[in-house]
Amino acid sequence: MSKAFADPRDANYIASANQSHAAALSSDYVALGTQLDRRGINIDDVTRAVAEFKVAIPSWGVGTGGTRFGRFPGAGEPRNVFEKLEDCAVIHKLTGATPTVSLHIPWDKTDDYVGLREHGAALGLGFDAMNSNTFQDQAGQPLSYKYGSLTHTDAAVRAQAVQHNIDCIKAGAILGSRALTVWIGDGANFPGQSHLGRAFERYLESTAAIYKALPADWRMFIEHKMYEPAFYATVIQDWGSSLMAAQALGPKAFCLVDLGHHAPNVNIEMIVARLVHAQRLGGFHFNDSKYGDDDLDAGSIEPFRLFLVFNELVEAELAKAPNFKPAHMLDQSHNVTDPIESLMTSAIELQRAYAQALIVDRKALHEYRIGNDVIMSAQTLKRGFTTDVSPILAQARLKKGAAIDPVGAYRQSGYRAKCGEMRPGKQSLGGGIV
Ligand code: RM4
Ligand code: MN
Ligand code: MN
Repeated sequence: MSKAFADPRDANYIASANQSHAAALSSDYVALGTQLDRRGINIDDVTRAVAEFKVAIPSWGVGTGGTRFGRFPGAGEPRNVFEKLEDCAVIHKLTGATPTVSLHIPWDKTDDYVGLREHGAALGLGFDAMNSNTFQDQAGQPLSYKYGSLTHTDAAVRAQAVQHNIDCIKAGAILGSRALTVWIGDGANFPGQSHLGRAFERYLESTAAIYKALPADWRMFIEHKMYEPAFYATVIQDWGSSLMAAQALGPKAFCLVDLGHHAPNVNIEMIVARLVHAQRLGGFHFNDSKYGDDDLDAGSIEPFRLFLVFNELVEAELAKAPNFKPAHMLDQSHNVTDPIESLMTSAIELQRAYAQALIVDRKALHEYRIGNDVIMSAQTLKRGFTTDVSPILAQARLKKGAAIDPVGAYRQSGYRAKCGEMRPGKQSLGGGIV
């Protein structure tokens, strides 16, 4: 017999799940409000700003990920993009923070983009940046990307990769997307394998052809990654390369910062500040990592680093930095958790970092900096980080009709078990990223 199931996307279900938490939240919120009031901060202003914060769900994140050593499939994984949207809707209804989905083509390819857009709309979802995949070969593809795509030595392979990106733009235009994210795995495994300078020149030439196909109101995000799959040299390996490319391409090209794509210990918030200055910060792929991965849940390893990134974003927001409209996207791979739980938690961790950055006493910080009071500058900044803003986040969700306790409400609904019954059969046991 199947277990009890309640649709976690149903407003009445969420309201009833909230009942047992409402009294505690209300008293925690009042207590935090009193504390912030003493610091001259109106808690409701912060709650309103947090409620406005949005982050896109990567369609590839709702399936169970894997490493090259193996993959352990989860129950009821979505089998196609339509089912992926169903799961994304659960995340959005319970957190109120994820109204859009970022697709990856051809993983999410369909011959019915109009139907997909309608399916999204019916679930309350829109479409964020399109992602092109030229780092894998697909069945029936004429030419191989084994030795590269947009930077391949063979012009015909480059043309095929350019065309794929243009196809992604066309699909995105039907869906209502307004951006294309280009990440390529091109590079070399051996010194000598590739001419480092010419590979970059080929990149610029190929991306210029893609850039030309962008509709007027679209942006192109260039995503760098230090290594993997190329282990010796990657063509777009750092923000210097992505910035040079963006500047060469034109005003619609921006740099995308994936938090997991840097050398260990790199000061990412510094990169963010520089890209804001250059007016080329396009957006983020949020995740976390300890060593060399780009897969762990945002804020799970280094929440202080995440806070420092948001601190730069808040600075830029307050300074009304020109051309500052960063896209927020998650990009994670969930190997050992339920992807829905990880994605909900990650979206909330971003809001947490944002709220912590918002409550920093900026005026005091400025004065301490100017006066070179190092200890007080550091303490003023850190005070935002050490404040438990959870009641603000929960209150923002409650106000939007989302769940006070998203993971609890999700577990209680029995959604995953229900998916296990309704979606038999996607049991690929190989390795790979998704
Ligand atoms: C890459 C990069 C891209 C993502 C793929 C799946 O490492 O982060 O953004 O599309 O992984
Ligand atoms: Mn990424
Ligand atoms: Mn990545």
